[in-house]
Amino acid sequence: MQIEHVAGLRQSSNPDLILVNSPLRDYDKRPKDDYEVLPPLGLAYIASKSARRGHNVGLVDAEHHGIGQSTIANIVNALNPRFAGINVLTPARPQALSFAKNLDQNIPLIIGGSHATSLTEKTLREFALVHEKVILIRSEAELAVTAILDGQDVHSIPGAFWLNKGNMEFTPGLSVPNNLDELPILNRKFLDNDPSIDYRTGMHESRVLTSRGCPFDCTFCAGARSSLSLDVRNRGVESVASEIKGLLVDSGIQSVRFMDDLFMSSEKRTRSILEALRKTGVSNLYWDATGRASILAKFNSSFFDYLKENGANEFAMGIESGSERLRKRINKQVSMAEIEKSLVELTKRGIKVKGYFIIGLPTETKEETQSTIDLARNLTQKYPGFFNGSIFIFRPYPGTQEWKYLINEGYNEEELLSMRAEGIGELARSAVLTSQKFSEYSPDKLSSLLMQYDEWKKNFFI
Ligand code: B12
Repeated sequence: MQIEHVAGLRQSSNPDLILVNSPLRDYDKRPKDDYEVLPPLGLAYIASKSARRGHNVGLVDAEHHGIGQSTIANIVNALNPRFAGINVLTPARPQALSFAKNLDQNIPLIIGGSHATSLTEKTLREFALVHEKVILIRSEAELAVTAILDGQDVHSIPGAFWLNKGNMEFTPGLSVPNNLDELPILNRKFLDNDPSIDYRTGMHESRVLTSRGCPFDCTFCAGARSSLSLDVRNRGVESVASEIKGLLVDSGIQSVRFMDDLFMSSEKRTRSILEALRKTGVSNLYWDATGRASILAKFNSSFFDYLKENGANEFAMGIESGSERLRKRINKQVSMAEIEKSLVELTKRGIKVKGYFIIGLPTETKEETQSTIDLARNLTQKYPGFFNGSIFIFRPYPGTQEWKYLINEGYNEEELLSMRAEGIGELARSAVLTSQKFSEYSPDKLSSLLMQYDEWKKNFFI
């Protein structure tokens, strides 16, 4: 049994909960390609909160270790915890279902995550078909899962859903933490790959969340304001600084990646985090973060200098499309002028930019697909070594405005869900392919354009 893959579990007492980060692909069939994934911070937060209450929790990162779903079920069955839990993301849904089927029917299964939150009833019912005891928790679940482990009746836990004689019942509301500082600092004993060496920079890196939620409302994103209906919540800057200081002292990290939906939300917030780090005695720390061209473009040049002086290394930002019409359609609210301005300011100071693009958006014409690929190429050539464009093929996620649009257009829900998390080699890192056609180009054509682009990009990045 691969017990070494169960992070954080104490051997001295029986397990209360084993959490599983669902594998994106079926690794029982084909071993995982050689690529790195980032750690499942949400699951580790659930584990940290429950462990703080004294529960014995373990986390199996099946995606990181490339463990197939039947093997994970064997691991969990052998440990025989009081509860098992698995996250359901849309591309990982088949693997999560198959795990549920292979899980010992006497072990109650808690499910949650983005897909379960958006398609609650359907998800609950399909898991209940393969497992006898299923509880679904909508949205952020640290408080709800801890309450279940504490022995609280699920009928009293807001956001809990279950089936009673075939009827769905639930407790109204959500158990979402309003004050993030009431959650414990993330306990990294639950993460096998954090800190870890960042394959791009060779630095010893940790990933940190300083906020939750996004104020913007992009039509393709399940984390968008209207999809999640949650307010943006910020952690206190002292808590962030003390987490990072702890990582420096205990693990000797050299860099931090801020994984918030939107880290660079304002000059004030960013400054206050960097000042708190300075006051805590953190220096010589490199950091990467999520940003937005419309916000970055409004910063003045001295603030860009300040960012560079204080360790800014790389910003990830969604550019999404080369077509003005499509950027408007997806409600991106970012102009070409803002993209250009932020790229110039960042790259001339040596701050790198990771640009994200989507091709195959609903209503996208062939010319628009081409304009997106051209834009990614042009920016890569214009800022060589400093701009790295990653292109993804559009995939609709439940709960998003694009999902609703496609359902209204007559697309079949089952077919929309049956997208394949395939792709080999380089594409295995990111590709979730679709057999559905939403744009003028066919899915196969989009895949081949993407492969050509990735091949071309090797001239600039290894
Ligand atoms: C950071 C991020 C990543 C990171 C890190 C992912 C990770 N391993 O945690 C990276 C870049 C690696 C990533 C990859 C992917 N991501 Co992502 N990611 C995000 C992002 C921006 C923030 C996630 C986050 O950390 N939130 C903060 C933490 C605290 O919340 P959380 O992770 O959601 O966890 C909470 C709840 O969901 C819930 N919960 C989670 N798991 C479980 C399990 C149980 C049992 C329970 C009860 C509850 C529960 O409780 C948690 C604690 O409060 C979200 C957008 C968003 N706002 O949701 C997209 C998002 C979650 N990602 C998404 C997707 C699709 C992916 C990929 C599948 C993309 C791909 N390659 O095809 C991969 C999957 C990789 C994997 N299996 O780990 C989608 C999910 C949509 C869907 N319906 O499936 C989102 C919503 C973005 C979008 N496109 O709309 N992602």
